[in-house]
Amino acid sequence: MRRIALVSLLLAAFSAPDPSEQASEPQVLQIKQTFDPNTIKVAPGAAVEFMNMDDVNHNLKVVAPDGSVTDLGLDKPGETTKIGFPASGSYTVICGIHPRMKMKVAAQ
Ligand SMILES: [Cu+2]
Repeated sequence: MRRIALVSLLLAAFSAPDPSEQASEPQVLQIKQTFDPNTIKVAPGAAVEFMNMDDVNHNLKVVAPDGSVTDLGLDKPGETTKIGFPASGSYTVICGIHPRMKMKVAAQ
């Protein structure tokens, strides 16, 4: 009886999607001094995780639809920075260290 209860618990854990897991943020890699993916679409208010897979520092900056720039500081190798995109519109994410690193986030 006890074993049956345990098995059904395990099955529930594997089959039922956990709502908190579904809500996990989309991820963008900073890899080989590029953003992967290079464009991403999110719902307004959503956050995106930016993971530094390189062995060099990056410096994430977000250019909002109104042109204002937010500097998120140094993003060291292995670090993940979570960035929220509060309003709908087109955001540009750049790296302050590597000018060719540039991507678009469409919040819509
Ligand atoms: Cu960089």
